[in-house]
Amino acid sequence: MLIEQWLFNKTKKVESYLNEIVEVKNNPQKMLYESMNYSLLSGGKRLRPILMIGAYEIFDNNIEKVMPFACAMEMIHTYSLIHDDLPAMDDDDYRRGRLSNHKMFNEATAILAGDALLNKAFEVALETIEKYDLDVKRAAKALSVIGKSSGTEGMIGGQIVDINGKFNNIDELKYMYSLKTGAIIKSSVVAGAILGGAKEEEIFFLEKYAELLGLAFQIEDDILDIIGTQEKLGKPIGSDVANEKITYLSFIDIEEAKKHVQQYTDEAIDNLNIFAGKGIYLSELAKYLTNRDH
Ligand code: GRG
Repeated sequence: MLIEQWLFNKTKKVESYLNEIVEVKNNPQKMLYESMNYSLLSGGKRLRPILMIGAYEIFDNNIEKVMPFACAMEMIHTYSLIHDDLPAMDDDDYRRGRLSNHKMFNEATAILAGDALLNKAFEVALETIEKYDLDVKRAAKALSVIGKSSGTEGMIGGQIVDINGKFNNIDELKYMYSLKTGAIIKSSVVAGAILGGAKEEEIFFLEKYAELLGLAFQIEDDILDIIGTQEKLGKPIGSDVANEKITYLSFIDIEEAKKHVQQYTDEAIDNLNIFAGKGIYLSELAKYLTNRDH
């Protein structure tokens, strides 16, 4: 199967699962549900859930069991985007090609919708343990990895380091990227592997794959902010320069940065060698993502 077909199938699966689990209750909280759904069901690449499913599939074909965890990760990612767009953070008016959550609703609602999505993520994953009779130890370990990667030693930690914005060299910037962007990319892959029953050594190589992929993905994002298009990115380009943000391109030129993306992608893929043919989709996905001008 071609990567495009595989991606299409997985995206469809994630979309239909998200549609199923998200409710709009006709109660006094209705506006909160609408705000959560507005952002959660607004497209996006669904990269993190797809990575989780891809890692899981190396070990087990019954992907129904990983779906709630994969969708939980998309909820955490969506919450971070809603909060990241707020005036107190990046103050962005557009996300995924339409008004950002606080512009569509209001700031208070956007804050609460983000908070509620974070809670809902753990509710959805925990409910599954009984429903699908999951291995409790694996599920607990996966949730612990997901929780840690979203917190102070992960995405939120990376956000505060970014807000403080003092990067004296490329290594300091890469540290921030490894937390803000990298941590939940890594935990998506690792959680998928844990849930699928991977051994320690297999998790080790998948962790390396995801670390390198996360870095390549973020550098590509920095590049696309200069040479991408609003139509493809779903938000105005040039925002890093306009906001005087330090990015990878503050330290090296664009051609060199493109070489780094290629190098990190190749290294990421090398870590899939132990899985032979079973690593093919994660390998193709890495190539697809880091050549993202499509
Ligand atoms: C506010 C707690 C909190 C955290 C914010 C992830 C994050 C931290 C902010 C998002 C802003 C940003 C540009 C992060 C870099 C990582 C990145 C490229 C995020 C966008 O992810 P995609 O490209 O988005 O997967 P889609 O829309 O496809 O899901």
